Amino acid sequence: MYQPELETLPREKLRALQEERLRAIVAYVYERVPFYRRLLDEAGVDPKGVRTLEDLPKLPFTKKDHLREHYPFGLFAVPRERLARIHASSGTTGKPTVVGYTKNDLQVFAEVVARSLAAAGAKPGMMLHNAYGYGLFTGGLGLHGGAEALGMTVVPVSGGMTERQLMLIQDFRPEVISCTPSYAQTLAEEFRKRGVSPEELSLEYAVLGAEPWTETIRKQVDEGLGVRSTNIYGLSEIIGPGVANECVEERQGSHIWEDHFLPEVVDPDSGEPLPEGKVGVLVFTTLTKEAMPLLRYWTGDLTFITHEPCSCGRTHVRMGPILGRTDDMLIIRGVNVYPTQVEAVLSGIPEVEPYYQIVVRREGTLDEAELKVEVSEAFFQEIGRKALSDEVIEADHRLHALREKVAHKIKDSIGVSMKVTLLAPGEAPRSEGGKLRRVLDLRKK
Ligand code: ADP
Ligand code: K
Ligand code: ZN
Repeated sequence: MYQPELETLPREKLRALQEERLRAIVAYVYERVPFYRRLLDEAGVDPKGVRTLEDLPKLPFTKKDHLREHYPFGLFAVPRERLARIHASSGTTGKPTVVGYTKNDLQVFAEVVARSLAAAGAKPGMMLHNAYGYGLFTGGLGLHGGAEALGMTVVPVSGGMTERQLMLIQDFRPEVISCTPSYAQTLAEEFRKRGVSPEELSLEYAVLGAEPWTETIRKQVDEGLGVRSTNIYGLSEIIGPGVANECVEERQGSHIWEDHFLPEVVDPDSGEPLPEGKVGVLVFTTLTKEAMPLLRYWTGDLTFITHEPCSCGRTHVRMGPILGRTDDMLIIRGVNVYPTQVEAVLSGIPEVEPYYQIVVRREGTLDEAELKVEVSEAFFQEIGRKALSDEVIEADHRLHALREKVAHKIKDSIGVSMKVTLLAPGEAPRSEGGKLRRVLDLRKK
């Protein structure tokens, strides 16, 4: 562990620390951020009335739109001169979300990422191949600072230029890699194509995040790169990657570094706090941020949390995998569908691979969903085909049957009919370095 004393703090001490920090941060934002003064005043909340964790629900939520409305620097609690760094998240529409850090915030950022890396199996002296994008995106520099704090040797490769990544991994022999799970899939696949076996690779651990992934991808990456991979979670608004990380021992949920980030799970519709274990929207209050502290920030990410003790000895609460972002949720003919649900169904069908894309169109007044999915290499060879087209599929009963099977399983478990298109190995989109968009929603104009 990077900070064993803090990471194993007994629950009652952790709670006392959180409450002390909560009181301080509420007073701090009320004093310094006009937006929060207004928000609390309008909600009729007396900042002094927020004393314990039970008082948390009294506070209004902060939403992404609030950040957009105060673009670029309107939510900062310190003068611009005190900012040591600025990051921004891509944002699919319009202006990006801008976040800032004081020197102290950057130190906290490095600490929580160092904790995350250590939880993932990394040790001082190991080498990190950091294939997260550098730049305004928090991934690259975030992992970088944490690895340096832990005492690793960092290779700041950034994303993309896959050929060069493969070479550097073989030549430099790093023990740890960080990137998106979809890019780890790409790297594993490219090594396999070149006949480089996982045993030849020096990699032992992979720290993967920035997009939802499932156990199917974990298995593929673990086997393909010869690693034990763990999940890293975070978002720029709260700090960046390193809000939470799985421990490599258990890999059963990610420990949230809750002496800095206070989590809640709330009902997506009513905003009411949900009981432990129930899936809802993850909400965070930053407890130590100076430049841009946020109260009850609505992440839009769906998961659950559990206080069940973990064998690794860390006392910090664990969150489950992210089921999806509320923004990623597709409503197809009234049914809510998350890409991860589709992926889970695909994982139960040996003849297909977890390389897929969901395309949604509107035909007249009806939503039409098409699931494009790759058949496995083994199946492709077995049927002796060179390419797949509609004619080939119609003519070959084995392909025809597979298509029906996929469609049935999707319908059975998700409740939505999808037109299934089978793709030959290698035909579905791959990550070329960053996050992979698995959904193409053509309904939005
Ligand atoms: P952008 O909005 O440009 O993607 P961020 O890096 O702030 O910028 O993205 C944060 C979001 O990425 C999170 O709110 C979440 O939806 C997603 N995310 C980050 N880490 C994970 C993870 N480990 N699993 C699933 N989703 C993740
Ligand atoms: K991210
Ligand atoms: Zn643990």
